[in-house]
Order: sequence, then C-alpha cells, then structure tokens
Amino acid sequence: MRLFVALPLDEAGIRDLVRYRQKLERLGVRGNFTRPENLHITLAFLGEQPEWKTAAEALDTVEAVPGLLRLDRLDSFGKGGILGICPTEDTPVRTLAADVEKALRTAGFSLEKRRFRAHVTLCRELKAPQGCVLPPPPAVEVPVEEIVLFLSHRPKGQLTYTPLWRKKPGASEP
Ligand code: 3AM
Repeated sequence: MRLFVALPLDEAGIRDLVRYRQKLERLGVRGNFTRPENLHITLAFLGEQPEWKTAAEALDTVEAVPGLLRLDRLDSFGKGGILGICPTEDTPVRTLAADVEKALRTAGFSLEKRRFRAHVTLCRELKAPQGCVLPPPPAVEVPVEEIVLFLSHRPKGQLTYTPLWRKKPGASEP
C-alpha cells in the first residue's frame, strides 16, 4: 500500500481552490487538475508499505501546534508542469513536517531526503495559452491541525486518497 502523511484542507479552502480552477479553465488553462477531495499539503511520503498501523503509531507521538497556514502565492515546479499554491511564510508547516519526519524515522521508516516544499498541488501537466498570465490565487487558510495518514490508490483507475487514520491536537483516533 502506498502511504503518505498530509494536512487536509477545510471546506472553505477547497471551495476557494475549486473557484480558482474554474477561473483558470475560463482562461483556457488545461491540465490534470487535482480533484477537490484530493487537495492536501503533503508532510511526508512513505511510499510502498506492507501495512499502515506502524506509521499511525509513530504519528500518534507527534503533537501539532494548532495554527493557520496562509497559502498566497503560485509556484510551478518539477518536470511534470506542476502548478502549486504555497505559503510565503511556511514556519508552522515546516516545523510539523520535520516532527513527522523525525517520528517516522525513529520508528524505522527510511524516507527519501527531498527538500520539503509546502504546497498544495493544483494541477499537473499544466498547459496555458500563449501569453496567458495566471490570475493571482485566492489567499487560502489551512488549519495546521489534523495530521492524516492517506492511502494513495486507483480504484477504477481514478487516483484516490483515502484517509486511514487521523490525529487532531490533543486527541488520537485509532
Ligand atoms: O500532491 P503532492 O505533490 O503534494 O507528489 C506526491 C503527492 O503530493 C507525493 O506524495 C503525494 C501523494 O502521492 N509523492 C509522490 N512520490 C513521492 C516521492 N517519491 C512524493 N513525495 C516525495 N517523494
């Protein structure tokens, strides 16, 4: 099973990003847009694992300091023409990602050493009409609160992120 750890977006954040996507589409921007229910900020990628409970136990030791992360700028990166929305000030999520990484490594997971880049992937394989200037994104506030362990899979060929386990500050849920 392919696993990753992420911060989910709340309903307001998802709604604002769906509206922004519609705005881009009206300008002729095309690509592989992230389905609304899949929007998230990745904290750590675990890759293929035989089971998820060991990771959940490790994540249960992480205490997220509740806060708000403001996503307010676009960025494009990677070879796949990824368009992301990112925070200018990423301290709360950077700290949380470092704590998640440490807890997972302590539990014996070997994680790739990739530079952490806080972002929500809006679109892959982005294609914008020539001369098109992307409009400024909405400012989206993401609660730095709930850590979710997701299963990444493709039932019926559709990329789906299914929450397997989640933790809110001060609480744990098996
Ligand atoms: O949508 P984003 O980019 O935040 O990019 C992948 C996606 O996050 C990321 O894990 C999330 C669920 O697939 N991902 C995939 N392969 C990865 C890898 N080898 C990876 N992140 C780090 N290392």
